[in-house]
Amino acid sequence: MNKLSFDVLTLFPGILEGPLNESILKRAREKGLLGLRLWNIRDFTEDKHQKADDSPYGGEAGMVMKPEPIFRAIEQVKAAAPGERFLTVLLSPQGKVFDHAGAERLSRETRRIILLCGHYEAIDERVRQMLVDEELSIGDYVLTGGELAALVVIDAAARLVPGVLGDDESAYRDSFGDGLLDHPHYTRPAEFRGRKVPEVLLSGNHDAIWKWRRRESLRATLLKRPDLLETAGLTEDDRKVLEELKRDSKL
Ligand code: 4GX
Repeated sequence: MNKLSFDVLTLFPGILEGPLNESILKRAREKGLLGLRLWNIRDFTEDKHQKADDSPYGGEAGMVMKPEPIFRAIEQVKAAAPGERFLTVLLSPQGKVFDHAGAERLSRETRRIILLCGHYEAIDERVRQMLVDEELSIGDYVLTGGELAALVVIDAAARLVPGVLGDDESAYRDSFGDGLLDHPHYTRPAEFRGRKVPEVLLSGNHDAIWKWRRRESLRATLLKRPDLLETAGLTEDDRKVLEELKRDSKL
């Protein structure tokens, strides 16, 4: 069994503790499918004030995370698992934007993944140069720290590890797998405040249900994220349905 494993380095481990100890991530850890260790960078400072940041050389606003505690932390993480290989990832807005393909790649990673979370404005450049293998961003906006980004990366990768989602949950693993948006879903009651569940879903005709869902996925994607259609895996039938949807929407 290839276990997905993260070592998260942060000044605020408390930000991650709650989410990692709930629901599917908690169960994945208990099942031994997901390894997670939190390391507080402050524990690797050596001065009496436990100083992890300092003002920038050259003078500008904000603080910069000092290199020494981060180097010591990463050296200790690596020393604690001799013979293991590591991939060190820095979360930052300068990184490559993390998407479903990125989540799949990390979910198959056999190296232990070190997630380095910066707080404050910046991190000393020598950390990036000497320790970081790759830089990931979860999107084009600025967070107060890398911790929430690390959680997003862990969550999106972990749910793709076989066995992490139960049988009932695993079907929805595919919703982005084919590059299309999800179709609408319904549960009981069959009529709610005058709104009926589409007849086809009650029909028991699985071929018709499959076709309806595919059509609704294509409709949602065309309407909300047409850019995804460029890279989605589309069949000849899909293209015909899309032409129909475009024609109908002009009426
Ligand atoms: N996707 N941030 C990191 C501090 C920082 C700055 C530079 C290292 C280098 C973010 C994002 C994000 C804000 C986390 C700045 N650390 N991280 N932080 N978007 O905005 O991942």
